[in-house]
Amino acid sequence: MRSAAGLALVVLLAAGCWNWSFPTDLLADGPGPDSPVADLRVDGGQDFALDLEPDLIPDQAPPECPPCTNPATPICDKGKCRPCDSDGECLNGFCNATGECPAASDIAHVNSSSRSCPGNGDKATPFCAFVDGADSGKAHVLVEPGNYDGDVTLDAPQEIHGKPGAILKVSACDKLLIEKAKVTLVGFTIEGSIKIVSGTGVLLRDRIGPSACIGVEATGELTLERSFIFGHDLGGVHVKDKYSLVNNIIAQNGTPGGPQFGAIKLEVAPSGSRLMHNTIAFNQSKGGAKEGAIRCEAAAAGSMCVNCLFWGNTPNDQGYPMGPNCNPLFSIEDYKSPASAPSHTSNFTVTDPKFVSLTPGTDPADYHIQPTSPARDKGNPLATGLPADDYDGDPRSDGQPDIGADEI
Ligand SMILES: [Ca+2]
Ligand SMILES: [Ca+2]
Repeated sequence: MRSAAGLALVVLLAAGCWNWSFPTDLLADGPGPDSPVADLRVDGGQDFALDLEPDLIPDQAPPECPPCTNPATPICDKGKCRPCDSDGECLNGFCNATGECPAASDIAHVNSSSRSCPGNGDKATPFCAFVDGADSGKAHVLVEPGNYDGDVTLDAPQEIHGKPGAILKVSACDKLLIEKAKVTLVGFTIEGSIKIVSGTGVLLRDRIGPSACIGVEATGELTLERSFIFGHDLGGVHVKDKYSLVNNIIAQNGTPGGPQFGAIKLEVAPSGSRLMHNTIAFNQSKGGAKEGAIRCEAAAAGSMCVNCLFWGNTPNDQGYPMGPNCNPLFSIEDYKSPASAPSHTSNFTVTDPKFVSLTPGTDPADYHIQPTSPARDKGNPLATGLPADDYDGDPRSDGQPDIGADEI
């Protein structure tokens, strides 16, 4: 039904009297179906488009977009179509890693609290089990908060998002596997460890640990970004293929009598690999020539840890032997032993990196840095492939990257 408010607005518009300060009673009443204002709509589900007659568009209107029909740039923002950057921007609650908003029909839903178990994956009748989402054949899976059995082999190309509070419980080593396909896991708490057997694992904004295993072991390609890897007895991250390890906090992994590495073991270093802006703290390995932080068995450009913050790793930070390409650059190092550190002219040592809250050996410790941290603004701004944001998603836009995973 056409409302009085709608009619009044038509009169206002026709008379060229548009004003953004509507009387509140007009706004509350809302437009009628035939009103031009009824065309203020969600276009394609993702962007807002003013669909008024051109001569009725007021000068004060915010910049419009052309219809954002390109799937790669679905969001209208200040007159330009751009990729989405968070699930909340997409009508279906899913923004994938390439910035697209998938259609509802391409998303399987999982909710452990559903009353319609086992469910069929629709939004109204979600699957109850994580494995059913993984086996759904859908390219995207959206997992609601709750506890899920994480003993699952992921072997179909998929991007799986966990909402805050979505927890995968993994019972033992080698129980959560990625095989044969590219699988992206975003936003999960993984209580246990994960192994990429083949294919490609993309782990973004995940919290992984603790476990009696290697936290993330990758025979296939690994992208690990903005994640917290902690409390794994056999070491934090072991890569055997191409890798991108950026903006991670890797802490409290390894044991004195256990593995040959604490935080990271690089067994190969294919070109194109990236290792930068990681905070690597309080990891440990067994003594001798073993590595508390990084054990580097192969040397290539990507195996340099650029703008990394090493702190409190034992028995030493980097370990030996290390090829020259494995040496950190523009990083903070904390040499406890051996007494004679190798010469890395662009690195420096500090007496205290000033983490926000630190009780070593406990969880959670907060490895963000304080504003007074010596890591602030000390990274190399000219390094190739620097990330645009940090562990939290904060932009690294001041031209002086802070060393480690956190940008103030
Ligand atoms: Ca900075
Ligand atoms: Ca930050």
